[in-house]
Amino acid sequence: MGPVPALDERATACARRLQEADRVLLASHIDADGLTSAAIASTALERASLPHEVVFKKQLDETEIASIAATEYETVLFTDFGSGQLDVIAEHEQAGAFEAVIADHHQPADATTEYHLNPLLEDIDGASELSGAGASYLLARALADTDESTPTDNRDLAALAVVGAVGDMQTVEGELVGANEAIVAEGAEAGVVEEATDLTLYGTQTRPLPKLLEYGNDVRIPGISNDEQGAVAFLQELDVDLRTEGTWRRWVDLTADEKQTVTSALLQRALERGVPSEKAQRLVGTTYRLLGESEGSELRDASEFSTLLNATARYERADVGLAVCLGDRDEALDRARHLLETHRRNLSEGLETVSEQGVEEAEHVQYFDAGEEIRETIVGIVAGMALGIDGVDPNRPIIAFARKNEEETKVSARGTGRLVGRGLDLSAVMTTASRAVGGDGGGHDIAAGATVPAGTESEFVDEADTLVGEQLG
Ligand SMILES: [Mn+2]
Repeated sequence: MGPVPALDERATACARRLQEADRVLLASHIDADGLTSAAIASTALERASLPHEVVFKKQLDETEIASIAATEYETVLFTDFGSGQLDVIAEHEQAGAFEAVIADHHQPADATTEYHLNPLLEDIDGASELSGAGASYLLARALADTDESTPTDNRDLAALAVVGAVGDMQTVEGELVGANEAIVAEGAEAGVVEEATDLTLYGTQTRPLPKLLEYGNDVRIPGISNDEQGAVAFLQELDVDLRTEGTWRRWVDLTADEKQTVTSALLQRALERGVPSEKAQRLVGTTYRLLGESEGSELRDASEFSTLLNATARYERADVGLAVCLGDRDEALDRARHLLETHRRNLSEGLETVSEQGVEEAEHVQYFDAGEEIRETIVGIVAGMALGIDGVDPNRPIIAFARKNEEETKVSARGTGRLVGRGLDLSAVMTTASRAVGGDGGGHDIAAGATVPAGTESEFVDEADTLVGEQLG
């Protein structure tokens, strides 16, 4: 039995179907959740002695599904996508191109298939209770259960499932809940995952203490956040050794007492400087550690691990991310670290570009055209970060354009929680405005994207401006 009984039957059916295959094509999404999904599924297939090949797709559209159908594979395992494209997949199945096994957590399209493992089919929330990696984990557990020759029960793979869920931003008030929590419990039993209450700042494993405080969190503490000297001064006032042999210590290097001292002082400082208490409390929360990784490695912390994976995905090096998930701690890990550094540099250069060139104002939105100055794959993140800088109105949605290729422009839009509270739905804005100019788009209320024909940018701004005006009334 797996950790999520409601999905046992589906997981078992999928596992049995895979065991009938001579070989399997495993297709997965390129992001932290998709990479961990593929690593979990690939390891489980390997342990069940099922030959397979792994391919990654940025998005699973008709063309990509057709290219999968054109391969010799008769069994295709889709992880972290597939449900939403069920209509197209079902057509290929009916034509006899392949049979699909799907482990996904996205909204299923209006069609059915026999081997379909998806939390939404059993009234389990696919956004906050089970990720693609979680669904793949249930499949891996079922594969071990239904195959007596598999030497383990695959519970060790819970560590990657936790990284996938955290990377998919499934936490609710900082914690994994529901089916995700059941997977954490199995990982803890297997000795690969540890849940702990700790500082929630990003970089507890790897950053020197002042950097940790300076850059760590969405909770801004005046005089410490984005203030190097302030962060150093704050630490120096505490009775804690901040260096060993001349180098800054990291959070993981502190003793439990020292951690307590810094945490209390940090909370106190936040409150003194006017951070609302419910916000200050977010500085401490649940963190997930991977006990199989060494202390001080970013892979030890689920959040840092997923950030590293996202960096490999963003620069289309899914091969590197997968290799790290599968245990490569040499070349692939170095490569992944390098990609993350490059990513951070690109973000800060992108932000500088926006800050130099400024934004233009429409009536209800603000926008900038990055042209080729900012990569289309990161322009959305840069737009979101820009909402906090000088010269950019933090209370107005921001739209960013970046050149995709000769014919197409990528559009990204970002809002704030407050704007969404007032009625902003950027998903609707991006869909409607992009279609009006001959493109297409979608996303979430707070962050959305689109692709439009080159040259239609100003027409797009007019359309989006009107729509946002209507939403914010
Ligand atoms: Mn996912």
